[in-house]
Amino acid sequence: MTRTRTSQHSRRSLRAISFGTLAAVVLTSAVSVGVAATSAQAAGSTLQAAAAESGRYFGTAIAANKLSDSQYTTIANREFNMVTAENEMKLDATEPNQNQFNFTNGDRIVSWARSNGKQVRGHTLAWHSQQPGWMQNMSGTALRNAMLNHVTQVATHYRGQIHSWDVVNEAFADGSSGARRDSNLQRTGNDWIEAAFRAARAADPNAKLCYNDYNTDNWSHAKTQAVYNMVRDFKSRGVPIDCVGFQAHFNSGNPVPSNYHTTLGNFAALGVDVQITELDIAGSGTSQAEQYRGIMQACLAVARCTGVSVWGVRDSDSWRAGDTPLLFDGNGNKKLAYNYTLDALNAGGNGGNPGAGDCTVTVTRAEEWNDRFNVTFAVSGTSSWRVSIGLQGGQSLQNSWNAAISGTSGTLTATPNGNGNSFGITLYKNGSTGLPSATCSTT
Ligand code: 9MR
Repeated sequence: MTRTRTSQHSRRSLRAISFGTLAAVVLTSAVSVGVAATSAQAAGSTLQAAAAESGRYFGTAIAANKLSDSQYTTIANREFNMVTAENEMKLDATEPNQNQFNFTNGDRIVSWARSNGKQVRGHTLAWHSQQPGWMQNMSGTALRNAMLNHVTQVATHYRGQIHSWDVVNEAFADGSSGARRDSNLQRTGNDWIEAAFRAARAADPNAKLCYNDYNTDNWSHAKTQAVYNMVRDFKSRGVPIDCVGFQAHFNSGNPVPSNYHTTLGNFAALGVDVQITELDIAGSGTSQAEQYRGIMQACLAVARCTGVSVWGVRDSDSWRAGDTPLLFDGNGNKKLAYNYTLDALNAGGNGGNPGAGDCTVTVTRAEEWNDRFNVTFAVSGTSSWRVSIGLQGGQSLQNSWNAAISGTSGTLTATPNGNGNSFGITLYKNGSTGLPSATCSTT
């Protein structure tokens, strides 16, 4: 027991050292002086430093009109290394009249972020909501062209300064339909989303391009499945998409789902990063704090969950202040939810999950037939592993190779059988097409 703890501790120290080295490299490419300095001095004592231990960012939404509030900027500067403009880069803000662009407030946020060594998420290039009046009244080819022009102009203005763009926001309907949301943009043709992504890639080839939505957290919800199917289709046809943003606005009617890590893992397995982009959780005390911890653990359990952003600094800054959904109270004090979040991040890459060790497993969907499909697994970090595989719904095991597998439905366990660190299984779908979840432990 003591030996295990010692070795985990030394691994943690190594991670901290290697982050310092990485930060030094980043410094020479002139991205983030402040991030490097802050993280090296105070690893683990702020949200950004604790997230950086596992190579992740921790961000917040920022409102330009609060940049003169010193309590706000002090907390934001200390705790976060990623910034999202809460409203200032939206369509109504950036193109109030057609072809007349206004970047004043967006630029203020980018300038504050960059001068404090932070990176920026762009939000958002195409959305049915917060459209300027002139756009709301458009349709057809004229609207499609106006939308593409907007994407091109805004992404070009911020080229080279954006870590990730929410290229398209909230394009799917709520409820059980799994359909696209009806909107003037949707009525220009189903390919409007991929057209927006292609225009964004052409304008800023180095920004990661995300699809961003809410109510996509629960793996079994129709909206989650619909977005998953779109991303899978985009990846298979070469539409340029790099990431999926999960807004993560939770309350009692929309609680943190117990299968959150499955959702994040399944999207990541399509070959995209996943980011938690607008996190806030209505509530207070232990219940709220535990939900924040659960979100951190879900992200930490998925290698391609690259960062978390909360949707505001203090409760009083929130779009739904009455729900007290954030990590600092209205006086700027750290809440219990802050402590649980920080502790979960500091618990490291396994998020404190019992049984999870310092190895990772990448899950990839392979050959597919009507009734079954192949899934391949690649383990890294150890050659002594055990992978727990959570099948979906009625799925059952037909075949396997290069690992010893126990179980045929529900949860399978895979261990090495002398054939290295990559193995595969064939699953009968029995009505469930989703990828299984997988967790790696060292043995
Ligand atoms: O927090 C934003 C609030 O200030 C605006 O009034 C509102 C207008 O739609 O948008 C809020 O941010 C939203 C984000 O842009 C997209 N996802 C939902 C967020 C909360 O409504």
